[in-house]
Amino acid sequence: MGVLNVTPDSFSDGGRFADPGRAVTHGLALAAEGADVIDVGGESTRPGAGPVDEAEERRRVLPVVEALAPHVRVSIDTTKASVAAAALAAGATLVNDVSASLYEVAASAGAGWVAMHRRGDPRTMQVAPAYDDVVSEVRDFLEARAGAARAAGVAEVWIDPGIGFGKLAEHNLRLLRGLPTLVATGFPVLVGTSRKSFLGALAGGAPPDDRLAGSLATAVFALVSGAAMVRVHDVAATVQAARLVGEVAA
Ligand code: HH2
Repeated sequence: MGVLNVTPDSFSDGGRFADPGRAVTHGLALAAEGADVIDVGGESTRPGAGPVDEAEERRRVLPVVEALAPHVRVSIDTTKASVAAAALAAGATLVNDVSASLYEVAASAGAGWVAMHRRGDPRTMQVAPAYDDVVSEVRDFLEARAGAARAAGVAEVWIDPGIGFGKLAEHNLRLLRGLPTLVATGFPVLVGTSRKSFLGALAGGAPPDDRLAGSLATAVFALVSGAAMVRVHDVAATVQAARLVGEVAA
């Protein structure tokens, strides 16, 4: 899954693809590099980000979804039901839902749905997150949401531990180590570590553009641990690394 943020303020690529033409060109390039899904988002979820007005979010994402959908599978990264519904009508076939609440929208459109775990919202999520057992708490939450989505008629349900969403570096590492516990639920697992801040912290304070090594290492680690998809900014490098390790492990 290639990340395409049509936003002015995303943490690593904010502003680079705010123009729809540039966004579409970049989405097609990611598809050519080997992304099976392009994840189009119009609202940043980085820690501290403020909410985006519904009409503005639709204005950002819809032309991009419409232009990409004939060429590659498109997911819509949103927490708003109206934006998800409009994007599905424009050709997206997967709702990437960091709020884990929009399965009814996916059900009524016959689309797939990703349930991601998070604590709080972007303004509050990094304020002292605490868990007794982060892996089982995340697993229980996702299993319940995924079960509800199946019962509501969603055929394709993914789960995602939400790396960095209300988690300290220690929680992110535990979740990566605990991926087999999520895989054991039977739902396909999606993991997004790409360029996230815990990778910078573990690499002596590297800025987002200097986190490729950690992004590749954790993406491949997730795939080897049983994840079915990884959400990444650097598609070509990830595909190359994953193919190589796939050959080694075959
Ligand atoms: N991470 C981000 C956004 N959406 N969706 C899923 N399913 N899993 C993730 O880990 C995930 C996600 C945050 O990254 P990014 O899109 O690069 O930044 P921003 O939220 O600032 O736009």
